[in-house]
Amino acid sequence: MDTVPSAAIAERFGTLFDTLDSDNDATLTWDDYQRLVDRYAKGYSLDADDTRARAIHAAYHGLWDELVRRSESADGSLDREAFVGAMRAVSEDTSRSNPTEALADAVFDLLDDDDNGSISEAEYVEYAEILGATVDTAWERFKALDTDGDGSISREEFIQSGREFLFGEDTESAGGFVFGMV
Ligand SMILES: [Ca+2]
Ligand SMILES: [Ca+2]
Ligand SMILES: [Ca+2]
Repeated sequence: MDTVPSAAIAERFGTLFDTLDSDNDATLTWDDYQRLVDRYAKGYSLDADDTRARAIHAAYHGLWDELVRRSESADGSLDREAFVGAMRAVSEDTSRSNPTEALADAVFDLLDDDDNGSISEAEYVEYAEILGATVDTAWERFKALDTDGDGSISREEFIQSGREFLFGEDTESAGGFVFGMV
């Protein structure tokens, strides 16, 4: 597979970088991811030892470790270009349990508050608010994610939207939500 990301993929990963770099120092470190994990924990009122809090922390850390390894970063920080390249390399790696898929699973479990195996509109809006999205954006994204239009997001729809964010050609892919993007 081509290891140079297409323009659409590079644009999406670049936007993701800007979103995750919450202290705006133009580098991504674990601290940036930790702030996102903390935001989820706070938003869902989860204790640090809560199963879902631990799962989301572990899933993000798994992804982060692979990004650092792939970018060959010596000091554990990635600039925008290094992040885009490493995200591409990690998402294409099918040789092991893929950390992007593990993350999508953990985020799905986090959203599925009542644990019924699908994400309702209310559950989705709660998540979107935690991420800081407007209600309008949330509705729009929900409709895009609910590809069969049955009024809820199944695990398959969720995982698939994450894959489209990683591999597809749609610059406005709704699947950015899976990775912490509004
Ligand atoms: Ca940063
Ligand atoms: Ca649910
Ligand atoms: Ca659906």
